[in-house]
Amino acid sequence: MPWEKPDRSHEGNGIDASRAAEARLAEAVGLTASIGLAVVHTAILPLRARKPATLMGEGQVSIQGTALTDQEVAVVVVDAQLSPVQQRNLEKAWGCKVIDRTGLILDIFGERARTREGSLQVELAHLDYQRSRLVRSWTHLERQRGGFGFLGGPGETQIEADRRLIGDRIVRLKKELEQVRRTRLLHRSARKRVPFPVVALVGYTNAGKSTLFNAMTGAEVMAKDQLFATLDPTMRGVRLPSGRRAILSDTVGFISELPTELVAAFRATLEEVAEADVILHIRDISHPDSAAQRADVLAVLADMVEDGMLDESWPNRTIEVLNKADLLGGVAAVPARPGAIPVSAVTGEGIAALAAAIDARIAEGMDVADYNLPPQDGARLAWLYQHGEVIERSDDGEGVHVRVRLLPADRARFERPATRTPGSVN
Ligand SMILES: Nc1nc2c(ncn2[C@@H]2O[C@H](COP(=O)(O)OP(=O)(O)O)[C@@H](O)[C@H]2O)c(=O)[nH]1
Ligand SMILES: [Mg+2]
Repeated sequence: MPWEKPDRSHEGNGIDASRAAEARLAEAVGLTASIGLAVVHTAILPLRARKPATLMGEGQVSIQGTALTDQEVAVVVVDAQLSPVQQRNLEKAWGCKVIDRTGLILDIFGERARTREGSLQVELAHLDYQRSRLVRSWTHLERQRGGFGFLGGPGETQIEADRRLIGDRIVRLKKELEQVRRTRLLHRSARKRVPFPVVALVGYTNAGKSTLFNAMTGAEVMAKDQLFATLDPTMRGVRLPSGRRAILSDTVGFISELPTELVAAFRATLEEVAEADVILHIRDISHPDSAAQRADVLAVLADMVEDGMLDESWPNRTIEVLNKADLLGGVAAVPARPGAIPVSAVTGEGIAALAAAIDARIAEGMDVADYNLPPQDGARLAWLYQHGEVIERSDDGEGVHVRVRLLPADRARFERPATRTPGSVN
């Protein structure tokens, strides 16, 4: 997996540069693994110059070729931008499929887009990517023929036609997106699909989101709740220490130096964060760019507020999680930050404290309400037990009096004048 050395001359010394290269390689491996590919070979290739034909030098192409053949590699991910010509030449030289960074990221986003808006954004980015590649190969053909583009030829006509088709599709997609966006702003609260508090994990790729996701649902403090066994694999039901049910949701990781044409698509995959009752911001505190990564995540969330995607109260709903504490010598060795919780997803240390913090945060965001229900209203009482936490209850001849802790949205649902028969609230 060749890697393009970015311009990090400001970092000065070689140790920093190679540490950055290792971190970048680790990220690329994580991204590749996330679409189900098993990574069997990796390499960091310093580039002295970008070769128009193959990006890397001839020697590098042939050395990598030998390693790739030996291990019967089927796909090579080049963590850099490749021109269509470079991609084709490398595929020929190595006898396997080659994808570049943008192609890989588009694949990941495509797999993870859950909402209509997310899918449209990803498709749009995909078409943009294809179109730019057609333009580039067209320029390339033109150059081969001596620059007289207007002379035309069968290949060129085909490319022109493809470009027009893609252009039409892009126009249609943009219109549809506009429509979907308008609807989203109108119906934001109606979109909530799950009846339990949602805890979303956000953070950079490789911060340990998926490991923590698994550790939390495997830990005794947060037993897996079979109620959600049928949801997709990035969502899981848990029971918190209080006994309260919640949904954990793993999100697409942030990616360093995200190509600008992919920013909108990435943000669309973060839409579920907007719906979350608690946002866990997972950080790899052992990463060399940990502080900069934190700032990036916060900046993207703040931007989402600007665009009306996220409620401005998000900082109150966020818990910062300092993961990989084991690499610093354990939870106690992690420099304290107010409100932040050090954990190790690998050893499990700190997870009980995190579960308690999630519980507390959910309770903070809940309303406490008192209701008097007539004796025959068993359905509504059951609904309260299912959706809230009943703190007090007394039964007498007049009915049932309960004090219950509810999410504000559930409280509104419960108190809304019934449009159907009483008891059909759900
Ligand atoms: N040492 C250590 N490694 C961890 C920890 N959590 C995750 N990792 C490793 O970090 C890498 C990325 O983890 P992953 O959960 O896939 O990250 P994600 O991209 O945020 O989902 C994997 O190799 C994990 O084994 C941790 O607490 N300690
Ligand atoms: Mg993950």
